[in-house]
Formats: sequence, structure tokens, C-alpha cells
Amino acid sequence: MNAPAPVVRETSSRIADLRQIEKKLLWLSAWMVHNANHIRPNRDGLKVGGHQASCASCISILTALYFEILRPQDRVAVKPHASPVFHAINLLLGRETPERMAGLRQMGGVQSYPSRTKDGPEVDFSTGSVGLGVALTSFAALMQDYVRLHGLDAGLPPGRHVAIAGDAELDEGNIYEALLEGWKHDVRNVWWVIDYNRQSLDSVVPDRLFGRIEGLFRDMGWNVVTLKYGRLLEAAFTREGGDALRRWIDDCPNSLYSALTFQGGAAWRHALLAELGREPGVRAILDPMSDDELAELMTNLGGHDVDTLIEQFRLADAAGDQPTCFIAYTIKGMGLPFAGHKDNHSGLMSRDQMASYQESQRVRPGHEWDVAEGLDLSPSELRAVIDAAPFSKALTPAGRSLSAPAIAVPAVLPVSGAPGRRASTQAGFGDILAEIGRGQGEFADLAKHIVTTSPDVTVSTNLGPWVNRRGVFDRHTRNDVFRDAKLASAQRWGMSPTGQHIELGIAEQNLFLLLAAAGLQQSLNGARLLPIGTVYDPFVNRGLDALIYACYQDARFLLVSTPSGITLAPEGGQHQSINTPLIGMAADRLASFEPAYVDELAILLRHALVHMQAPDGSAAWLRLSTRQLEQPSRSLDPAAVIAGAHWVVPPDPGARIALAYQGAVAPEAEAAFTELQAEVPGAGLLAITSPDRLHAGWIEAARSRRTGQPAQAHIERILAPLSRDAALVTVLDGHPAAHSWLGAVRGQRVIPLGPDHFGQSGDLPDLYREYGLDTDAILDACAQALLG
Ligand SMILES: Cc1ncc(C[n+]2csc(CCOP(=O)(O)OP(=O)(O)O)c2C)c(N)n1
Ligand SMILES: [Mg+2]
Repeated sequence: MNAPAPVVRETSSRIADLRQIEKKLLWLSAWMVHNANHIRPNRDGLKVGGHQASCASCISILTALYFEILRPQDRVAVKPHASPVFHAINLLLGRETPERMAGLRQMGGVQSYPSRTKDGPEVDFSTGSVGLGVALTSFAALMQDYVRLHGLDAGLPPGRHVAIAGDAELDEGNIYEALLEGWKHDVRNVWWVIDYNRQSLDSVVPDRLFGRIEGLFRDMGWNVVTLKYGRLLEAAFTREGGDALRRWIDDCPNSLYSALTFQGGAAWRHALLAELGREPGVRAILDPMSDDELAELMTNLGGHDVDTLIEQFRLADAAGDQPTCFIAYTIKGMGLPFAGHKDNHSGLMSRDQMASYQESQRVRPGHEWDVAEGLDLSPSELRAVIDAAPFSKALTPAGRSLSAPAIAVPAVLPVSGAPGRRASTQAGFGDILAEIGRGQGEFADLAKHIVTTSPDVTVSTNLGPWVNRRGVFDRHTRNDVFRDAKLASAQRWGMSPTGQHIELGIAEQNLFLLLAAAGLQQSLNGARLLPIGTVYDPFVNRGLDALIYACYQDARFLLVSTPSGITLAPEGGQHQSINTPLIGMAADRLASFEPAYVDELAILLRHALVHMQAPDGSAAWLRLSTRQLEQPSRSLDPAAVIAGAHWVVPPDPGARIALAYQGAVAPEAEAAFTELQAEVPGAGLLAITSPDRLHAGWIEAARSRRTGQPAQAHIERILAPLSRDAALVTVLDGHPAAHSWLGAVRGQRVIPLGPDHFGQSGDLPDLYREYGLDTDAILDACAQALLG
């Protein structure tokens, strides 16, 4: 039998010092919330909020991690409601200011939940929508391996990815989707530390749940470490009567345990004596203790014992890189007056409670933000304690956020749609990417930095040819059995550490979390990646929260969604999407486009690759179609295509009507326009490539004008030649609200066409007639418009 690994114990003086840090973090986080709610002037009468109990629950976990275990290269997602503790840690590390602490949940102050974009580079991963930050750590670990194996990183030591999760976060389904995907990709070096306070927002969680969850983690190849008891309880268990005491606690329902914790020492004594008083030895344990001492003993859980936490983290570290879940038993509100109360999630200490807590902490009024105030350490001793933490060393002289130079994108992409040929934008996308994938000449460097991914729709979104050229990524080399056996297949998918496509299972939230992780690699690992993810347009909805989350952190990637709309006609049903153009308009930090022809696509794809890398850029989204259209022969103004619209046939000055189309319904609009022109010479035909960019430009110009800056939006210039009372007939294969705002630009009338119902199989003539997108419907709308 192997000898067990030696247990590395901290010296008792270091533990005593870390207990001082815990004390300070509990104070600072509670005070931060108190100050925001009870002291700072409140101008609007709204509750400011903050979560003193959620913070108190994880003080020891965060102390052990940040002041003993974490190294500068480790990356952390902190559970959203522990934001004040996280910021207090940064205050101790000299990376935050008391002013920003005092401004918790205020403009310019520290944010309610850790935010990369608002709080700055100390935040590795934003959190807020529970479950997503936790899962993101797993994808970030995968992407760290990717950039290292491709030699694209900055060469710093690899870090571990750590999530501090609330136990209720494990109710989110995306956690299990991520676990399964992580197992498939053999993800390593991930730790999830669960603050197991057995409370969520509304209530105490069911007792039997964690037995199940532990099993799930083990099934997914994770090591599970349960930290149930601290050193005081462990010592008590070794005494006569200790076994009975342990059994009693093990069997105690979560709700009773929480209630007794809230009630305190006398209640514990009453309950324990009633049930265990006759057990030999028990009274000898309980009787000599004061009520306070008994309460301290009974709440001495593993997640509140920094000594136990450090020991278990060290053991897991020594055991290797297996993903590890720590179930750290805690009490919500530990150390504060509402500890254990089931309603404490949003509870705030009263002024009286804070006054006595402040006194007990020996914090003089006016010295609330002084870091050494009330501690048994002088300021210089405290400094030395903090400096001894590995995490106190800077990751780089420039801090935690790295950078990498932009990758040059050639002026023109290789395929732009041969005039006269029939092609879809989806096919055009696949062709362009496959050409880039040859890695020839000026495209060599670009090709190296692109990484693609898809949730089981790689082939049907036309990424196959790119993947054939660049291979599938896997940490281990795996042969393509079909190819080795010389069986014919269009897909040649050998897997290796140099592959550039990450094949995902069908869960769309994982797609967006992976894109988030890939799109943050510049900052996290100094690796410039150009991540491209493909998905069916309707199933953007399935991953929507994760998409918004990725953009919220300013991750940079390109989303290509195809097929879209009702145009994939016979497939019908829930494969049709109508709300996605509106999502594209409303999503922050996401520039959305929908080309009709491949020449527009080539311009927009190139723009997306540049825009993703621009300091003031964003993620981008191309909504594409499988409908084949005859490609036009023309030359385009790229700036107009990028700005969102270009005249195919410019209107005469003062024209009474224009017809505007977006995407795959171009042929119906063109046919209608030919007839319209015969009736109304001088009418215009407008191609809309992005209602999102048009709308954003319009809002921006109006904002500038309000501040006295002259500005004209692209859509204002576009519509200017039309007469004031001109009519606009608009059509897209998406919800018509994407265009109906156009009438507000210059006060012109709009008749917007587009499906507002979906779900019917059929062929294009039937469906376009049914939903009012065919040429007749467009002409009817034009006639109505002309009649006024
Ligand atoms: C997706 C999502 N749903 C709901 C919420 C509202 N909410 C915030 S915290 C919380 C419960 C958190 O419980 P837990 O994760 O156990 O945290 P802790 O007990 O440590 O505060 C809920 C439901 C949220 N932030 N995100
Ligand atoms: Mg909880």
C-alpha cells in the first residue's frame, strides 16, 4: 500500500494571522453593505442591497484561497453575492481603494457583482447570472490548454481555474451540461469550491440533495472532497461521546441545524441534552462550555476552518490536475446576528446590530476602512501577512490583464460570390473559411489564429471544409477511424493538439461559454484568438443567457447562425426563427448583420474579424441563410454595407416610395421592385444588411446632437433623398419590428413585412404567401403605401 501523502500543515502562527484576515474581511464586507444602505445618502428611496449573509458564508474559503493557495496565474470566478468580500480582498492587496468600497453599488464604485468591464482587470470572470461563471472556468481551462498547445500564449506559467460557487448554483442545468462537456474534453486543473451553506435565496435546501450531486461529480471524473467539520468538532469527536455527537449532527436536518445556529448556544444545549444527554461522555463535553463556546463548537464546520481548508486544498494540489469539487460546509451569515436564519439572503444588519458588532471588532468610528483597525496585528505586521501570500505577487508588471497584437486581416477575403452563380450565404461562408483554411500567402497568419466551434452542427452549418483542412482539437491525438479504414466520407476529422476546431455536444449554452472563454484569451493568456462559433439561428435562444453573459464580459468572437427564419421552409417547426434580428439589435457589445449575397457577406466577415480585435469593437453576429440566390454583378461600398444599408437602386430626389429588404427575401423584393418601378419611376430599392448597426448609429447621432455635436447617422443620409412624406415598404425573414422604427428617422410612413408567426412546414412559395413575404404581398403593401 502506498503511504498517504504527507499532510502539509500551516504553522499555528500563520493560521492565527489568517484568522485576523478573516476577521477583517467579514468586517469590511459587512460594513461596505451597511454603509451603502444605512449611511450613504439615498436619493431615490430604492433599496441598495448587498448580501452580508452570503459574504459571511465564504469568508474562510476566500481567505484560504487568496492568502495561501492561489498563485498569480490562477483565474477565479467568485460567486456573485460575495462581491464585497472579493473587493475587500483587493483592498488588502492594495488593488482597490476605500473610496470605491464606499461606493458599493454606486456609479464609479465597486459593482454589485464582480464585473470585468466595470471593476477592471482584478476580476478574471464576471459573475451574476448564477451557474454561468462556475461553468465558464471549465471552458477557460480548456482554452488555456488550447492556446498553450498551439504556442499562442504569452508563456506565463499555466494557471488553475477556480470557481467559488453558491450551493444553489448547482440547480442550474448549464452546470451539468458543462460537466459533461468537460469530461469529453478531459479538462484538467479546475476547482469548484462549493459554499455549502444549504441555503438559497428563498429557503433551506433539501438534505438528500448533495449525496446525489457528489455522485454526479464522481461520474464525470471529478475528485470530490467534502469538508464537513472543522478542527474543534473533529477534536470533540475523538472524546467519549464524540461518536454520538457526530451521528447527531450527521442526521440533523438542514433546517433544524440552521434554526439552532440562529438561536445560539442555549438552544444548542437544550436540543443536545434532550437527545444525547444520556449518552456516556456527552455531558462531559457540553457541561464545561459556556453557551458561546458551545455555539462556536457546533458551528465549527469545515468551510469555516481556514486550517482545514488549506490542508485539503494542498492535498488536492499535490494529488495532481484532476478536476476537483470541494463541498465546504458553511453557515450562511456566519459570525453575524442572522447566522443560519432561512430568510437572511437579502437581510441587512440593523443599525443597532452594526453598532454592537463594530464595538466588538474594536473599530473606532471614522476608521472603518483602515485595514489594520481593530486587529491584533500592527499595520506593518498585517502587510507582512498579506505579502506572504503567493497571490500578492503581480502576474505581470502590467497587472492581471494581458494583451497581444492584433492579427492583420487582408483587405479582401478570398471568395466573394461569382456573378450569375447560385449560392447561399451559408455556402459562401463555408467557402471563404475553407479558402482561409488553406493558410496560403497573406492568409497564413489569419488562419493560425482562427478557432472554430459548433454544438454538433459543424457539418450542417458548412464548417466541414474548414475542419478538413485545420483538424479537430483534442488534448490527445486520436485517429480518424473511417479514414484509416479507407471508408469514403466527406469529413476527415483526425483529432490532435494542433487541431483548430472544437467540436461540442449539442448544448448551446456550452457554445457560448466556450466562445466567452476563447474570446477572453487575449486578456487571460495574452493569446490573440479569432473564435468563430456556428449554430442554427433559432437555437441562439437556447443559449441566450450565456450569449449575453459572454458579451457582458466583452469577450470577442464571431457568431454565425444558419439557417435562419422561415426560409428553411420544409424543416419548419421550431427550426424557424423570427425573433433573432431583434435579439441582435438589443444585445449590448454584439454587432449583428444579415447579408443577402455573398459579396456583402465577404465584406461583413472581414469587418467582423477586424471589429473583434478593435479596442472599441465588440463581438459580431452574422445571420445567414441556406437559400441559394443568383449572385449579382456589382461593386459595393464596403462602408455602407458595414453601416447597415446600401441603395441597390438609388431613389430620385423627392421619390414617394422606397422598398427595403434584408437577407434571403431579396428575390421577392427585387421582383416586386421591377413592377413598382414601372408604376413609380424614381422609386428606390434599399438593401439592409444590419438593422442593429443602423439603429445604433441613429441613436448615437441623436445623442451627439443633444450635446451640441453635429452628427448625421447613416440611415439619416440614406433616407434623405426621399420626400418627407415618402412611404417605406420593408421586408425581412424575421420579426417586422426590426424595421418598423425606420419611420421615426425622418417621420416617413413604414409598412413593415415579416413573419410574426412561425412553425409551419411548407415550400417557399407557400410559406412566403402564408406569412406575407412573397412578391404579391410586397406589391400589395406598396399599393397601400402609395394610396397613403
Ligand atoms: C440565473 C439566476 N437566477 C436567479 C438569480 C437570483 N438569485 C440570486 S442569488 C440566488 C440564490 C443563491 O443561492 P446560493 O447560490 O446558495 O448562494 P449563497 O447561499 O451563497 O448566497 C438567487 C436565486 C440569479 N442571480 N441568477
Ligand atoms: Mg447557498
